[in-house]
Amino acid sequence: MAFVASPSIGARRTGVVIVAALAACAGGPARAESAPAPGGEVTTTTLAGPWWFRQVEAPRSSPTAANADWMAATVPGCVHTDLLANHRIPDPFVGTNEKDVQWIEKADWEYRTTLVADDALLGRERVELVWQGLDTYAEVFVNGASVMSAHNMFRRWVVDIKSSLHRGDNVVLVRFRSPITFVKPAYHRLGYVLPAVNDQAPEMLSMFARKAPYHYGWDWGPRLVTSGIWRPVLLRAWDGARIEDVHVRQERLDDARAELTVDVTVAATRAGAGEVAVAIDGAPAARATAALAPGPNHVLARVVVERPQRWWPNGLGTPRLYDVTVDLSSDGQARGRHAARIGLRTVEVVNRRDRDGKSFTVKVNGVPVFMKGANYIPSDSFPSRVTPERLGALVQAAADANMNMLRVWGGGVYEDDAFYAACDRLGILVWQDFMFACSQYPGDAAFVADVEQEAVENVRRLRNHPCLALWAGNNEIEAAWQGWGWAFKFHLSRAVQDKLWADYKHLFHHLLPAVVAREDPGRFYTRSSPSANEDGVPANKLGWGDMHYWGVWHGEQPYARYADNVSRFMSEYGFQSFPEPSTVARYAAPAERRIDSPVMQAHQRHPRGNQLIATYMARDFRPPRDFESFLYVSQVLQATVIKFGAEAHRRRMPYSAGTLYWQLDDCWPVASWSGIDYFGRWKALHHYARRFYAPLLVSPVVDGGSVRVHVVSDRLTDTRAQLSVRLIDFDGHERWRRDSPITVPANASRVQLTLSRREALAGADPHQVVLVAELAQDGQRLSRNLLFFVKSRDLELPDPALETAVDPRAGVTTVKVTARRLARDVWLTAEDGASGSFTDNFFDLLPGETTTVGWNPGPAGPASPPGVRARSLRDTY
Ligand code: BMA
Repeated sequence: MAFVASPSIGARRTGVVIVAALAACAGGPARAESAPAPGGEVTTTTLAGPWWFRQVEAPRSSPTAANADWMAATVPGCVHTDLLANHRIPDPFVGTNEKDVQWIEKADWEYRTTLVADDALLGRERVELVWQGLDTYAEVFVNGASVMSAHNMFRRWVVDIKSSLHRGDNVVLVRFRSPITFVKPAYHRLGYVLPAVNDQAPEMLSMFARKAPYHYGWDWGPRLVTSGIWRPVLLRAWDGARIEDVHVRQERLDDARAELTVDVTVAATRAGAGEVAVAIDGAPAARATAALAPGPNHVLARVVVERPQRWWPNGLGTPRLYDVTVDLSSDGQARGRHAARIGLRTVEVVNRRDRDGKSFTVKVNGVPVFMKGANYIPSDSFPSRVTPERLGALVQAAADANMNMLRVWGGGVYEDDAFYAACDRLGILVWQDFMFACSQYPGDAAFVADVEQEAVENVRRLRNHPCLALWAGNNEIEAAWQGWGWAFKFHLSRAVQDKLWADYKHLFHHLLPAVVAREDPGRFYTRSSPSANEDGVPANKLGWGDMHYWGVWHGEQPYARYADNVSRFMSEYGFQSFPEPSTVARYAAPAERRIDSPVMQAHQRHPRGNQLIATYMARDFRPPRDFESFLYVSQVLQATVIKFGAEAHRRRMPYSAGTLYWQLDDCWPVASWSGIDYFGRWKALHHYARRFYAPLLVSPVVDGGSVRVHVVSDRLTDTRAQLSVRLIDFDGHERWRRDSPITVPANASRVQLTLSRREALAGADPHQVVLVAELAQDGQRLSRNLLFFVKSRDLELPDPALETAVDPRAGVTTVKVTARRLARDVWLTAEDGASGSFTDNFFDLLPGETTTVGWNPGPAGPASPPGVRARSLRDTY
């Protein structure tokens, strides 16, 4: 990094230097005579309470009459979690309790707190309440007078309450109307039905409300239509001017320099002289002045970073971040600071016609990067209780599994800032859907204007994050409209169909891309996921852009079909499993622990879910001997299926440029497509993902009469490695072996060895042997993969004679696991149900092999597990 002196600022510690600073002013002509500068810096405090809540007009005779009394509330929070904390409802995540709390969605609720105003506060020019999240239909009263109403969970609402305040105690009250009854008139007025196929109520109403779609139920989620103040409320007091927003635009980036425009939106109450000072990593970088006019103003500063260090996705380098701070002053008075963290990198999505259809390739810093990841859903039905730590742990788990992209799916929420900050820090690119999924939406002017404002606010909130790769209009609506038979199913007349498609096109082909082009220029927008982004080409067409391939699972096709259905970018494919026994124990009493019990069925939201798991399991695995074994085999099955798909996608790079399986996480404890359960426990899939997403992957497959050993590399330089392929029996006798030094080309997939199936088996009984492919560098294993020649249920697996030894030395407990004979999918659990986890699990051990795994006690577990139980596939039938 260079040190460059600048005449105005002098030498500095970082390589940041002003090349030019310029200022512009928008928002009307500045008046020459500026008032003296009273007041001071903007002050922002959280309105943390105490808060109280109650049901509005709970019928006195009803069982919920007591809810009409004020009860303690948590803000941010929601009605369900507050009722739970006050012991007014049972935990909806346990048993079938969800059913008993459905009345909540039809009630109205109010929240109140007291705001103490002193002379200092009342002396400020503006005193505002900033609601960062109101879910959803809310009216705000200050001292009994209505000051504001809100109707979109995804927007931020600001109201100046200065004129409503008096010295001393002031009552702030928020009244929430039921999101169900509020939209009923619109529903009845419409005269036709709008489809929302995951809405779990007989009347589909979810699309009328700009509220998280998954609250209304999904095929992995409960129906818990809550209300509340779901993000923090701020009390903001200011005079003269304050920073409304900072947009850091990267104008140019090469190895020598990065040129940035820091576009500062300044809100001013009156004309004056404004000055912004920009610092990068604490070192002064630019100053700009502007005449401010009442209203919004833009002050632009140009910053150059010499010899920039790039932000790289996970696995390719350091995701270097730069701290940008902007200080505003007006008329010589400091007016506050705004901080942003940026990364210097280019991201483009090459979505171009070619001879195979249309590509969908993400390039970072000019290099095509194969995207490996999963789809992210909100990690709780009540997003207000998800802490930054929980979000950070989930993103960390994604990074630990060698992922470099998460798709924030359109049926949830625009996530919390902490989520994107973690992605920035860990090199995880974000595919960001706008929050529309599997539904048709109203097209009236008020709805459209509201959506536009929602889009503007969320684009502005997220656009500085280096993790942000692209925007997508919605989840699956284009594909649904074309192929899910909605017109027939919902009796939509030709005229209604035409109107709905026109409304659709207005939102997703015109409005949202226009918002992205204006507010986040240069960032890729795709109309829907999946979409070919072409009129006249079906949304979900193999070879054309991104694809959701559900022939496996929904279509009941054998999972080997993944190999014949490789798209340019697989943005969804998935397979369900059950969570582990300790998670099931959190919602099902012992007597309920069978898959057809009412509780287990309530925690499976896909209509054919349990049946599909059983069907696929019977195809490949022997019948599990008991309930625990069934849960375990369901996870091994899921991991096996997704591994097969993900490896098929990786083997076809660069034709195929990404694979995101459905789904990373859960919003409650349930049987689902997730790889990590609600409590953060890794299923077999997530352990497998760490291996099938490794930067270097050896992937052997049987392809007709041949066995091909592929090696895939995501590295940007060639790798010299040792490939070893051998056939062994389950006692460890080697039938043959080939070792070869190879050069693995950078960022490519190659077949490194081809044999006929006959040659590979070398006369051995296919029920009793396994092909072991290994890639190593300097004696260090990079990847290992086993290939069997028959289905799991047909293998003649011996008792592996697993042994474990717990070593609690040096504060970090490790466990040695040894297998005398081949052990498949070794499953380690702590005795006595102790909480904690193992650094590896669901791994295979070759005959005679020992491995050492770490014990991670987590926040609540013992430093060492009281004992470790090791099982493998052989122990489950
Ligand atoms: C996908 C998603 C979700 C759904 C999942 C499983 O298509 O977009 O709508 O949960 O399938 O069915």
